[in-house]
Amino acid sequence: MDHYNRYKVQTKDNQLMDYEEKTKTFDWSQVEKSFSWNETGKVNIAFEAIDKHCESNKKNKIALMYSDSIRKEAYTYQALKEHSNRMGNVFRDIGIRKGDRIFIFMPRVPELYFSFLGALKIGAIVGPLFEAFMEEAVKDRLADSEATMLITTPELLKRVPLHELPHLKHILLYGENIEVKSGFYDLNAEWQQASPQLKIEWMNLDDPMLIHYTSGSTGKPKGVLHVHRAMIQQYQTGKWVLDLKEDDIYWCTADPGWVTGTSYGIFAPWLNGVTNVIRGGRFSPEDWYKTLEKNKISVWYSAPTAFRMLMAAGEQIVKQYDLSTVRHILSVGEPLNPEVVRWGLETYGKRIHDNWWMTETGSILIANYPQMEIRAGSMGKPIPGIHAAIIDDDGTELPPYTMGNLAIRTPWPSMMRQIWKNEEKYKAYFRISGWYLSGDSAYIDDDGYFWFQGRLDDVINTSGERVGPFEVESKLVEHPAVAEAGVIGKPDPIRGQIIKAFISLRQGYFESEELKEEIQTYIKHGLAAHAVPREIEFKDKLPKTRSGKIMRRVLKSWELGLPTGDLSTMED
Ligand code: 6R9
Repeated sequence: MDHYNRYKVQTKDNQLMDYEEKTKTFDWSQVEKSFSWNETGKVNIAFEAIDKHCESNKKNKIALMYSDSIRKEAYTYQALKEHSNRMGNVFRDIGIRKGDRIFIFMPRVPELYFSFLGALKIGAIVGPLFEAFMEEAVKDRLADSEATMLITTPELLKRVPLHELPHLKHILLYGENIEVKSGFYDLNAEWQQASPQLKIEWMNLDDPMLIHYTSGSTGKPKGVLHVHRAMIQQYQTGKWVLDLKEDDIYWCTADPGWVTGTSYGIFAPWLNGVTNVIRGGRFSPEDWYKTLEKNKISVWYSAPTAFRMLMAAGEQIVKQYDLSTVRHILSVGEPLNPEVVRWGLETYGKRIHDNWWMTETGSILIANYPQMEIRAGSMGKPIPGIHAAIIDDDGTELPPYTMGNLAIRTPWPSMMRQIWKNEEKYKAYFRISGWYLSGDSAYIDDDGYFWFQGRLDDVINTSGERVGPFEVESKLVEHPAVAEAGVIGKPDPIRGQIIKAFISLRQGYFESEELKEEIQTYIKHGLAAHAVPREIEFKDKLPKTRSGKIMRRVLKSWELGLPTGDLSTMED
């Protein structure tokens, strides 16, 4: 195990949250008092995120700063309130009612956010889709959720098999020179002439608001349903974990097609009333550093895959930008390799704070807090109000350093409330009474830090040794030639499984037998003999999800010549 790799960095923050104390005394009802619905019980998350701030001195504060290669715009809280009201009126006039599903399949432009908020305001359930989805993925999601309205562009509409989607009645097209025929609308023309005053649909805390489809290991994607109550935890983790303060300029790099792009790209920043930066277009190190510099970003939330790419681009380029406004950096989605944390500290002069959660959990549950000592490679500790544990198959909590199922005591405010039309799948998460089973394997150290090992089905058993693929991957990326690595167990008649590594090389390195051997020796000395990948295969690119997760199950099925299962979330 890689404990020796951890290093300690002491707190420098003045607003120390006394973790131990809070963990003992905190309960979620304390947060409810921060919201206006505390008395009426009727609520709308979009109102709390936007409109509420317009009743205070935040009316003219910038809520959204947007840029892509063509547009550069800023919207105040008041402007966001009015634009989302207009969208709400458009949708309601077309006939959308509380509980109907509106899907959004469009590039990351301001109008996406206006319509997202507008849909919530009239009580609809929003389904955000990645712009890069192809026909099959789009069809599965619209059909399963029986969506009645879709907001998209003429270009993307080509990927929507309308004749196979009988429930889909209204298409709102975003773009220029939109041709309007029956059932089709010109989104821009409609919203710009709609009234900026809207009668908000007041909801119950447990009424649904959002559906995110997430892939299981096989079969069709599941529709994870979230309710308005989630705001309690999105708001509070915005304070505790993102460390959001009044004057922050915040950037979450995630697309709303991924839960990080909604919980932390929309809800947490706006519930906390900060300035939220949205950037359209693709990843490039230059553009990203420019975005940080130009917008004077102070809090930056991204993912390991992006940090690894920035690391591969080198420290030279970082020196060309003034990143001095950046105060706090966070990462989620995959294990954050210790090497990346060390590199970040050297290069940005900042620690990158890993945190753990899932589409199903709705918001952050385990985190390296801004104020706490970071252990590189650990996901951190559970936030107050969350009881996380490593349990065995009977629900018994396991002692430190024992690998098992990462589980959470139910419930918590942002917990999913349904797998759309699939009671059975939903129940499977809760099959051990009182617990939510994440399907991740992990262990806890003596001080209560959680260490990720892999998905449960990813754990490798080689000659009787259990090896978490992440440990090996993390060691691999410490080697100067390795840009990224994916590690799987491959059946072996003698050892049960052997470890096989798929590796993409950094620029300037080329595959050879010598390099393979050098990497194997590196693992042997750096980790353990039993952790050495007996097979190494070099690849230009590793299969990843759009949120940047290395898809080990795809590597496995390639290796074994098996069907790859659902690939709708895979990058092009
Ligand atoms: C927010 C998000 C959830 C799965 C989760 C785990 C992996 C997320 C992680 C992490 C190690 C972290 N994961 N954060 N693994 N360290 N800090 O990513 O949601 O797309 O549903 O994925 O991602 O395997 O179970 P989602």
